[in-house]
Amino acid sequence: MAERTLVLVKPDGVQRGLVGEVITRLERRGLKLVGMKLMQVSDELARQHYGEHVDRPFFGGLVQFITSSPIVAMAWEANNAAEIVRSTMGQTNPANSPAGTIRGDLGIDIGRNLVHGSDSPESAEREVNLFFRPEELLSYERAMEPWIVE
Ligand code: IDP
Ligand code: MG
Repeated sequence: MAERTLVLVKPDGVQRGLVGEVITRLERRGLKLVGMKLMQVSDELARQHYGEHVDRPFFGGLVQFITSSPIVAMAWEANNAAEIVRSTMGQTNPANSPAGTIRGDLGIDIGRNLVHGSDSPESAEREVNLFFRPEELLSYERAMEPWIVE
């Protein structure tokens, strides 16, 4: 099976009506959507998800923000899915993100950067399993697959 990675449309993206925009960009890139839900992130889930940042000064604000309003969690599949999603998203700070990326086109502030994407295949596996139960992840064929991947 191809690699799967976690994408979150964060509260700012949902509130700004950019869920469709994010999905469209990932669909058009060629990734396959294999899981999706609108959800309210609990404090516990937020702390687990962002555990690597627990000692950073922005951690409290980050947990507060991600739990402040609904998010859309998605799992996307492709060869090198995590890397491909990260390049589609841009840099952590939208101000440094090139035009043509999600963050570069849609944001200006590091604390309101619209989307999350797992930073490696290992993070991706951990994070997909944190947000989705196995039965929420679907396997299916796309008729256009040979037109996307040789
Ligand atoms: P990433 O989302 O590009 O992987 P990380 O370094 O993993 O970036 O940081 C997680 C999230 O924490 C970022 O997406 C951003 O929302 C927030 N963040 C990171 N650095 C800062 C900062 O210096 N100030 C405020 N928020 C930050
Ligand atoms: Mg990260």
